[in-house]
Amino acid sequence: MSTTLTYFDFDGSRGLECRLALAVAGVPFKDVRLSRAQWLELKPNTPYGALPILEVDGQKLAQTNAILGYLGRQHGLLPADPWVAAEHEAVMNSVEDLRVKMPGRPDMTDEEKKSAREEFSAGWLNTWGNTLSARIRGPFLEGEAPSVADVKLAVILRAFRSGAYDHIPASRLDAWPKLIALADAVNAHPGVVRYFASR
Ligand SMILES: N[C@@H](CCC(=O)N[C@@H](CS)C(=O)NCC(=O)O)C(=O)O
Repeated sequence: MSTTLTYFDFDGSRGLECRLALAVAGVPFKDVRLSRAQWLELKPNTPYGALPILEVDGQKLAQTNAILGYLGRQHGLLPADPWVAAEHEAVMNSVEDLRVKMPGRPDMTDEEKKSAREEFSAGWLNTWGNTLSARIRGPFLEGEAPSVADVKLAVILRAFRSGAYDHIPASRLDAWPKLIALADAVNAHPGVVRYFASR
């Protein structure tokens, strides 16, 4: 089986989620990293005009959560119970919500962005953290078995912890120790450790 993951040359966001899911699954894959110019050339011929794209034996799949769902079902990284698996997919969709709802339109002044992000952090983000934290059995969502939703959470936590969202402190998610412990457990997974060591 030949597997390729195409994304930008950047260790974060949706591309990293898919790369780490493949790493946790133990699937060898070609890690294609495009420059901006290469992307603009490829974009018109891609399924939804966006990355990442997973290619398995010549078939292409776009949309991150569909890719993660496929990898989860194919490699035992989603719970066997369909209801519980759907709950994990809800978690993954909530991470996409977080990305989309994060204030920061290009036309905002820095003051407006600061105020909108502070309000978001105290409101929507606070509810999100409480909801997720209550759902985590520990260390992973479902206990000892990691899922693609755990991987996705670890990647968004990595973004927060690196200070990627200005005006939201990098320590913001430390308010939820179960979320931090989940991310630490994903980062300590042998597949993830091997992936970063090989970079
Ligand atoms: N809903 C899509 C969104 C994909 C998306 O927006 N990807 C960004 C990178 S994270 C992208 O391709 N941006 C370049 C572009 O849209 O031209 C998904 O979840 O995969």
